[in-house]
Amino acid sequence: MQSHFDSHVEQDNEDEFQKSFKEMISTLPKGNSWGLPDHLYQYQGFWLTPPFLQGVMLAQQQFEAQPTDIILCSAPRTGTAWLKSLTFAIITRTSYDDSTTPLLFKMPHDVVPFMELDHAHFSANRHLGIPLLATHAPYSFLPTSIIDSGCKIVYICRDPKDTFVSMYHVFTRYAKSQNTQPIELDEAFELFCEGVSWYGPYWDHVLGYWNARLEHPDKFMFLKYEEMNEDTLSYLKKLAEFMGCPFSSEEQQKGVPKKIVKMCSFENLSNLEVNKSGKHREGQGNLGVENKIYFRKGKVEDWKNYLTPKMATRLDQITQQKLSSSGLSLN
Ligand code: PAP
Repeated sequence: MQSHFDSHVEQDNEDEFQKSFKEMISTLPKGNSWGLPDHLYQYQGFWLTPPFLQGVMLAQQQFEAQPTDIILCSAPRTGTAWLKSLTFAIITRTSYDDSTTPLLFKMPHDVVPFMELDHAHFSANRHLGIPLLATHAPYSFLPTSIIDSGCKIVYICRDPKDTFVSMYHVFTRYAKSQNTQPIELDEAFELFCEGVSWYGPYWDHVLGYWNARLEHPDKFMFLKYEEMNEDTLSYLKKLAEFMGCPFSSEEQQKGVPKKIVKMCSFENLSNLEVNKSGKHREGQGNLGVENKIYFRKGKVEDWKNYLTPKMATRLDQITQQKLSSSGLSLN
């Protein structure tokens, strides 16, 4: 049991951490956070806002991964919520079915903890019965225990054009909800191209995981939003195998995988009451976000409705240049 003395020591350590964090952050390059009040800071090559950077650093100090953990990694707006719902449904399928799953009344971000915020600040929230943890941290920022424990990592990425459009929309919606002036699309586009985006540069984020996967191929699963969208059922089965809980032939005969795909589909999730009217991180200050902000269209190539051909070509050129020697394509 924690003593009064221990909690004082913890508080002192926390205060000390806050102080040195503030000092450290004041020395970092500062960037436009697409019009949001918190600035982005460039730390070891990536742009993050203070609460998220602080969360990563606390997790680096404190998070103890277990070999059985499965870490869901992604840059923002690339399919995290979808991946969370699918992996959660896979892992809990013997406890729940599609009429009882917590996904019916909790949004995907509320069934899988987020390392930067939940572990670092609210570690008690970690539900140890479910070995899933999500993070937007770049690979080079992961706590060493994640690498050393040999736990599994699933990474999802997406065409940078759709990632940008999705990111732009979430920020404008969020800015409106905070009564701040949303940034113009052109300005956000420039920033994204320059790498100044949440957890950006986006390409460096993807490449970090892509290259790391070569070092630990059996521990890594690398997914693309577009491929998942094309054939969700076969990727669901691959995910279950990778996670160590493949679907039995009996489950397949009963249509369990198909039911999970349907349950986790954009159409289904975005129409659930919880995702239309609920709120994520309610009571956690400006981290609170309406669930509906997270669900927009769930489509591939929606960028065609927002980017000019010139913008699309520019992003494609950056992508080709950045990924040129990697063997990876994103568009
Ligand atoms: P986050 O970083 O805010 O958590 P994330 O979940 O990674 O976002 O990605 C959000 C995108 O996934 C949104 O794409 P869009 O803006 O192009 O529409 C969102 O609509 C989409 N999305 C959410 N849930 C699903 C789902 N179940 N199936 C497919 N796409 C989904």
